[in-house]
Amino acid sequence: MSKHKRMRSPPLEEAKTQTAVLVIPTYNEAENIGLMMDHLFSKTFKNIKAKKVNKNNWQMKVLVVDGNSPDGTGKVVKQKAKKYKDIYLYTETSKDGIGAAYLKGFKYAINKLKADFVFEFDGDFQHPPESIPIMLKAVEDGCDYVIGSRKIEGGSNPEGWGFKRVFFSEVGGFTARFILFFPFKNFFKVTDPTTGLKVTRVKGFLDKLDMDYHNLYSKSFGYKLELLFNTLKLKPKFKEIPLKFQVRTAGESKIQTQTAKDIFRVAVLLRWHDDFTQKFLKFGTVGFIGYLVNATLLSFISKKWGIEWLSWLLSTEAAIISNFTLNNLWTFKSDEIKGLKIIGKFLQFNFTSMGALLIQTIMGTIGVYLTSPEYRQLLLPFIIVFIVLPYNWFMYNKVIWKKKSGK
Ligand SMILES: Nc1nc2c(ncn2[C@@H]2O[C@H](COP(=O)(O)OP(=O)(O)OP(=O)(O)O)[C@@H](O)[C@H]2O)c(=O)[nH]1
Ligand SMILES: [Mg+2]
Repeated sequence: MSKHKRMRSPPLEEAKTQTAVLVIPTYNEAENIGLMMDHLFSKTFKNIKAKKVNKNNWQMKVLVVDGNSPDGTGKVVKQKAKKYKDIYLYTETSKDGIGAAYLKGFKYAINKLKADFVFEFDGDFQHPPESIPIMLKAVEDGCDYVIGSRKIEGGSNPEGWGFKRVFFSEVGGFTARFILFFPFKNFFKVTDPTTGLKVTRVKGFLDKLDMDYHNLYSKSFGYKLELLFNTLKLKPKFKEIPLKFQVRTAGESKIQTQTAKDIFRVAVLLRWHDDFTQKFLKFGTVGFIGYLVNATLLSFISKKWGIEWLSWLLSTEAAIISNFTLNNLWTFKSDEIKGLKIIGKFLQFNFTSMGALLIQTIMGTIGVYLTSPEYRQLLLPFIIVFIVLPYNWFMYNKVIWKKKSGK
């Protein structure tokens, strides 16, 4: 018998079958939408099926959400739906804004079309259909969220855009990025927050978002920031791919003059109402109240009893009690410590507060030693803001009011 072992070929990686739905909102796009359907079905989707770039079996569907366009966009879509079976039309009763149109479409794509992935895609040829297989490739490589960016290498704004449009796109985009994400890592990772080309995984991401468009801060252009911000909060594996944004060749622009204001308003609202911001503001307020308690009692007790060390000890402890109580009942209400546990946690809080005191004493002493005593008052706020505050924030979140796992 032959001693040769039978050569085993490596197991073939099974090609997954998944459904991707392109949601395309339209308002008066009769001139574009028919051409777009032809392009998608006769070129783009064929290439995806041919697996030139992709490896999965992608079931591609197109859902047009039409704002009841008077120019007959809906009719064109219906005609094309006779030719290509994977076209769906959702006709809105009125033009409710692009944000509302997208959410209606997403809901439909998830519930009715059983989408695994949903694209945000414009039907006016400004988003090149050639980006679709590239985005699906990123998905195949494990991404949950893929974003087309005009601001990374290989991406660009249309050459035909005038100074004003470029200015608004650049300054508006950067301002939105700054307001939404500074100084955290997404500030550096998300280069084009107002882009409209994206694909999102449904399971664990799109199905976790509120799909009721009435709850959007903006039903028009600003929705883009809201979807982006809320999706990123779900911590997707995401990637930007270059987007060469094309100039509009047919149909009229629906970009409104108030878009810049809308974007700014939505960015501020999102950041302000974010849990993290709210917690941090409460933490700051509680810290300030603690300082007032400390200072007031220090002066009061020292005047009354004239014992220096006792005034410092009692006033500092009073500030610690105030900080612990207010943070527990207000800042970290969602992780409130109750019952007998309070005693142990309060002792731990005293301990970490002593840590802050120690850090401040050491840094202050070193600081004065390296500079001169006249800088003492200047050093104090610096030490508080850059060292004590981050230290306390860290200790409160990771030690005292540490989130229970699974929360
Ligand atoms: N259903 C629906 N579609 C809309 C609405 N507003 C815009 N759209 C469509 O959404 C797509 C993107 O719109 P916008 O990015 O706001 O504006 P635009 O007309 O593409 O602007 P340009 O970049 O100048 O071409 C366009 O193809 C529009 O037809 C709306 O209120 N309802
Ligand atoms: Mg457009």
